[in-house]
Amino acid sequence: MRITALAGGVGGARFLRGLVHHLRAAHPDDRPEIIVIGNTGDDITLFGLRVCPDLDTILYTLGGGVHEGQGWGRVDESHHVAAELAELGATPQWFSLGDKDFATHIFRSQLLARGMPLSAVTAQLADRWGLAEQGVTLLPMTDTPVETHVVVTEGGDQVAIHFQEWWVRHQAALEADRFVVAGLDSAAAAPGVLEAIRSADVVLLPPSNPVVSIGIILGVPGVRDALRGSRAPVVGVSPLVGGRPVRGHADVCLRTIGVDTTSEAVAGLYQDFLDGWLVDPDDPMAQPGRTSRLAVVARPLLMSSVAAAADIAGAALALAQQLAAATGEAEALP
Ligand code: FO1
Repeated sequence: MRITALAGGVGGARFLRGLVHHLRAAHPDDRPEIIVIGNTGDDITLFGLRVCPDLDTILYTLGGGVHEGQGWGRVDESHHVAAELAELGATPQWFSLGDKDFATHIFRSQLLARGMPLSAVTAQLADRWGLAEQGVTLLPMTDTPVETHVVVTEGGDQVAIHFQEWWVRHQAALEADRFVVAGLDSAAAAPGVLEAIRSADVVLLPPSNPVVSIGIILGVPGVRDALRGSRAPVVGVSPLVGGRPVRGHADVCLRTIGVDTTSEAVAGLYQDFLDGWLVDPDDPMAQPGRTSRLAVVARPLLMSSVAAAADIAGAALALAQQLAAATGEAEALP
């Protein structure tokens, strides 16, 4: 049985860790395969090194090396290289890179410089973090370099700054006019990405940022069509609890593209392929009497622990199972 998930950074990684835990408990002997299509729009080149924040967050979280409080970067980290770079006056200094994290970027950059595609580099990093033993394959959405930039107004002029500068240096406080994703229109889906969607028995959308994570993956040519054509149920988890993102600035991102910060509006962004939707019990979509083409399930969505994330992942799979049974695709669902 194959589960394919589109995932961004922290929220996506925590959901995926929950999914692995749920499947380990629910199907100890015949664990399904999980293929993760990771967002690379956040990628940035710093000090000559290619940094892939969302891929690394998934690798570190599933591999047990993530700094749990931050949700990104490494646990038990030191920052000697960054401190010396600061002494040298090297910029930027607003993006915190630890010494062990630097090794990831040095290794990735070394292999990319030899001409190895990002998908092959990511497979080597996945080996280092033991993803295969968890039944997980991590694919970048594309091997083509893609970067999300944010058009902001500074001193009356519109300038485009890198997404990370907007997100980290400015904490999304600079009024954004729009997002521009350099390279996306001509990006080719990475090897295995479209096949992972077409052959999936279940497609899951973790509670990642619908605009700058899931939305970017959906912008890779062919991905949206593959989802529309998928025979598998597509079940998503709302990134909003109490009408707000649990972390990060998804509300600012939604406002930037003119979409309300509601679970209903986020589901609307996926409406051409979404079949099921998990929302928090207090969500307006959970209120009785609501009619929706979507199969909506209300349950607590705070991933306050790995067990809580596993329960949410289990509920998403259960909904997929229900939907598959309704359409007669139920033979292999867990
Ligand atoms: N997020 C921050 O808020 N501050 C940082 O200094 C920072 C550094 C960083 C380094 C490596 C990495 O993989 C992620 C990092 N992040 C940082 C998180 C990152 O900006 C976000 O996780 C994603 O790009 C948004 O999904």
